[in-house]
Amino acid sequence: MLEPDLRAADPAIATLIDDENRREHESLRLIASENYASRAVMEATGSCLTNKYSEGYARKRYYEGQQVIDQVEELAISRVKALFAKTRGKGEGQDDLHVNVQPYSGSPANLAVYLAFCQAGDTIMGLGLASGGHLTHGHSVSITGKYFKSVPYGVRRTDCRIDMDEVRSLAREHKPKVLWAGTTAYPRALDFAAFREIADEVGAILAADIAHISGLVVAGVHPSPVGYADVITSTTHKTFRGPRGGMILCKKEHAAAIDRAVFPGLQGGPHNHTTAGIAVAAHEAARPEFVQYAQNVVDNAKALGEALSARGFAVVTGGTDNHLLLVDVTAKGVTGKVLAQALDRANIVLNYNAVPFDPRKPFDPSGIRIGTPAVTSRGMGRDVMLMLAEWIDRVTAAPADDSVVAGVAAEVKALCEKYPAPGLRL
Ligand code: DSN
Repeated sequence: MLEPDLRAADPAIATLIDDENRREHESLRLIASENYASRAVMEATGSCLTNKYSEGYARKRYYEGQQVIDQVEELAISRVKALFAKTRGKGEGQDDLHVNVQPYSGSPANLAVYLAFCQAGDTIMGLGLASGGHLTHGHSVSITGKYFKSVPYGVRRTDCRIDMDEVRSLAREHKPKVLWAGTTAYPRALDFAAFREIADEVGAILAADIAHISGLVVAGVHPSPVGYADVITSTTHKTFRGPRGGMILCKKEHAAAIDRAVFPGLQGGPHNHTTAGIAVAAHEAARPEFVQYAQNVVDNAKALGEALSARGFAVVTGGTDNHLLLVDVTAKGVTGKVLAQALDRANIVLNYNAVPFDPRKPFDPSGIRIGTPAVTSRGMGRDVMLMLAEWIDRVTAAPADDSVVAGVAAEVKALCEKYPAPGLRL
């Protein structure tokens, strides 16, 4: 339950927050980009730091009264730097990394990369949205596809994996200014070394968008782009388990360009309460338990993928290397949207998603995306993944049957009672 102040001041919002607390507690959160931030992260985010303006960077601000804020931002930066420096597979050491924790979220972080390195009309390359890329990697409806000449690469028809030969030949032909290595709905590990080779060959800036996998990267269960990418962007609220926010890491030589692009190029004052939450999350991610957490996220995703495959689901690429699965449900006689909505009624919350080469429209595509970061934060393991596969199977067989859906909803709710989620107050 909430503190009494909010309840007295604004009962309507207090009640809605209570409702969301209960919904998050009673349902299985399988949206691959979501997680549960800890109470400590939420306390920092809900603190008086939200009151302060601090345009600029530590020791170089445009407003007075930064005695505390400078320390908060410097602490967040040093913790993030330390986490990523130890993931380095290549390069000279921590001193080569520059960190900016001011981007409001992932999309602004990515826009800062464009502002730092491109002029309008320049060519950029990223994984197409339909193949699992992000809007901000050059999709036509995004400013990044309107202001730049976007050349998307895709995945192979045969195995739905990123086709590095296609990336190389498109890069040779189009000579992009920025080459993105990053995904939102791709279940396999990214080969940052291969992307680096291609970027070097064509003189591109290699930008790694690790929003989905940053927690896995710092825990060492996904290869790190540090030492390969010129610039790395991430949100802070997915596998990283922090507040909603963004961060950018780059080689020292690009520090001034990135900092200028974030402020004053794109943003005004940083959200200092979020910066504090990022610092807390980085502190939590430095603990040995976080490595185990990240390994469990991947193990759970693999277990769920195997269980779904055994039940006849078409798991794209045949499985996963990371925290998510993409499943084509066409052969089960249902569309992604119908299934996602039925599962939501069954307290299993995920999103409908296009699959590679999807013949259906994005608003009602052929697949669903399933992520394990949040359920793993609740301490759920392999046994729950097997139950989950059975529940998904049951709802898939009868998405319009209210009694089937209600039966699964009740079982899910009973299970959730045994696994309190971090950060929720009930
Ligand atoms: N909305 C995020 C996701 O779900 O992957 C990406 O920005």
